[in-house]
This record gives sequence, C-alpha cells and structure tokens, in this order.
Amino acid sequence: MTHYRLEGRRVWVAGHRGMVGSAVVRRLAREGCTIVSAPRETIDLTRQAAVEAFVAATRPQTIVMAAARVGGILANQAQPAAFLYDNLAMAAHVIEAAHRHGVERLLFLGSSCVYPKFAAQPIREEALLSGPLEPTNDAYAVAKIAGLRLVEAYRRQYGRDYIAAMPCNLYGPGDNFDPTTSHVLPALIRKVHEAKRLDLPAITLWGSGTPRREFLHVDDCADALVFLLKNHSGDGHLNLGAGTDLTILALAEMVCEVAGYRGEILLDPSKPDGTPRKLMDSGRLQALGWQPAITLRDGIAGVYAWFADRVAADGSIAHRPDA
Ligand code: GFB
Repeated sequence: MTHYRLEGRRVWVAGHRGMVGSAVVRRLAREGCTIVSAPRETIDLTRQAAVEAFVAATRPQTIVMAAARVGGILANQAQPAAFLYDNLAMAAHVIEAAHRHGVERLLFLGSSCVYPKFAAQPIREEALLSGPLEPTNDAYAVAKIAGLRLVEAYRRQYGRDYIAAMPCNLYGPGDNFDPTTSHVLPALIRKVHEAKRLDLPAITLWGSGTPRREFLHVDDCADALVFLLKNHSGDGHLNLGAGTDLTILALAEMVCEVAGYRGEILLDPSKPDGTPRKLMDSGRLQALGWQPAITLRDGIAGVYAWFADRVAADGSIAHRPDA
C-alpha cells in the first residue's frame, strides 16, 4: 500500500464551494497541507484555457476533482446537455492540465449512477459498462464514465498516479435544497420541515417510494477520499458507499421521525422512480482499512438541524445547482 504524504503539499480542491469540495477542505485541515482554490467567479472549469492558466499559476501537487454539475433525478432529465457537456469538459480539462503540469496525485470522483440500471446487487466495480444505463441520468453517467476512463488512460499512457472513487448518493450540510433540482434527501428535509412549520397534513414523495438508495454523509465521503489519497494507488476505480440501502419510503419515514412530524406520506406516481436499486459493494475500500462513521439517522438529524437553523436565520435557503 502506498503512503503519500499530504503534509506540506499544495492541494487544489476543485469545486471547493460545493457540498463535497467544502467537506474535503474541512477534512484536509487536519493534514498540514496548503489548500489552493479557485473562486467560481474567476475560473470557469468548462473552459480549457482558464483551467490551464490556473494550474500553471498555482502549481498544485495534488488535485481532488470534486467540481461537477450535479442534481437530482428531474434536473438530470431536464438538462442533459449541461450535465454531459459541463462534466465532460471539467473532467477533461482538469485531468489534462494536471498531467501537463506534473501534478503528482489526482483523485477523480464519479457516482454510483455510472453502473448499468439492472446491475447485480451489491454492485461490484467490474459491473461498469456491462449493460444499459438508467435513462434519467444517462448524460451525467456518460460524462463520469469518460472521466474514469481518462484517469485510467493517463495512468497507462503517461504513468500518472491518478485514481478514481465512485461515491453512492451523498448528503450533508451545504447541499442543494431547491425543490425542483435537488436530490431526494435534501428535498425530504425541506418538505418535512415546511410541513411541520405550516402544520400541513401530508408530504408528497415523487414516484412509487419503492426504489432503494444507499446514502453516505459527505464528511464520511471526505474522510474516505483523504484516506485514498494517502493510502491507495492502482488501476480501476473504487466504490465508496455506506454498505446498506433503504427504500425512499423508509427514508421519508426516517426524516419524519427525526423531525417529529406525524403527517401522512403521499405518493406522486407522475414523477420518475429512476433506477430501482444501486447498492454498491464497497468491500475493496473496506479491505484497505476504511469504514464510515456516521449512521444515516445521526447524519439526517445533523443536516435537519443545519437546515432548520438556516431557515430560521434568514427565512430562505440558497440553492446550489452545481458544485
Ligand atoms: O436523489 P434523486 O433525485 O436521484 O432521487 P437518483 C432518488 C429517488 O427519490 C427517486 C425519489 O426514485 C425519486 O423519484 N424521490 C421522492 C425524490 N421524492 C423526491 C423528491 O422530492 N425529490 C427528489 N429529487 N427525488 C440521481 C442521478 O439519481 O442520483 C444523478 O440523477 C446522480 O445523476 C445522483 O447520480 C446521485 O438517485 O435517482
């Protein structure tokens, strides 16, 4: 097992204002490295010249590629061009610039939606490209698969020590809580909080409530990413998950319980379900010695409190359609 020292290194966290990037920055504070970051206003990662100039000027030694255009099932369906182009361009530009400027280590983040819609569960890394993708997130998945392949190609052709991890559905503070573009967990936190505050009799879930999802707190994700940077090198990507999943209905019940909301849970079958299940086998990562530490219930309680505080403080919550 490699041991890469982060201490004293200049680390660029691409996407440092997003939910994942900001968690990585928080976690890196314990590693004694210098964080290099690019304010969104001054650098557009979908423009190659901008990325090139930024890397040339700041000379990072390590990159965590946490920048992405992300969103929930409806945002993915509604904006396939933006999800495909932005994620493809950002991955290509950051990886190529890293190589050109001799960046020692790069960690690319994918997503569990890269796997086929009907992959055998729990999904092993080998399932990649073994069947058709889930249509609702086909554009995002294709861009992420290209990113993975770029990492592998730069390893093979140029001997670069770049790696990739595939996280499951992530949640945490700093998430996007916009009702139309968010993922399911921030959407539920918002719906339940509003229903409780306004004393509404019910909340409504999209779809049938039967799809199963695996959720990991973003602080656990950041911890695993730092662990991988320090301890892992090798071909192929690694799954990064919590190891258990639950139905969307059970998730909604958990959010209601955490919030102390006793209204009904209704379903809106006109909305898509997406893939029926995407529980990953994260055995390889666990064999390296990493385990998640935050239970789903505790994680939801923390994010619910974070969200409620924000709403109480300014009456609204900024939404962030991309990281
Ligand atoms: O989190 P989510 O939007 O994305 O939806 P995916 C997960 C499940 O929750 C779907 C249901 O079955 C939704 O229909 N759901 C129920 C809701 N109520 C709601 C709600 O109010 N809002 C939302 N958003 N969902 C995304 C991909 O897939 O997952 C991305 O589209 C990415 O590309 C991401 O991979 C992690 O898990 O279905």
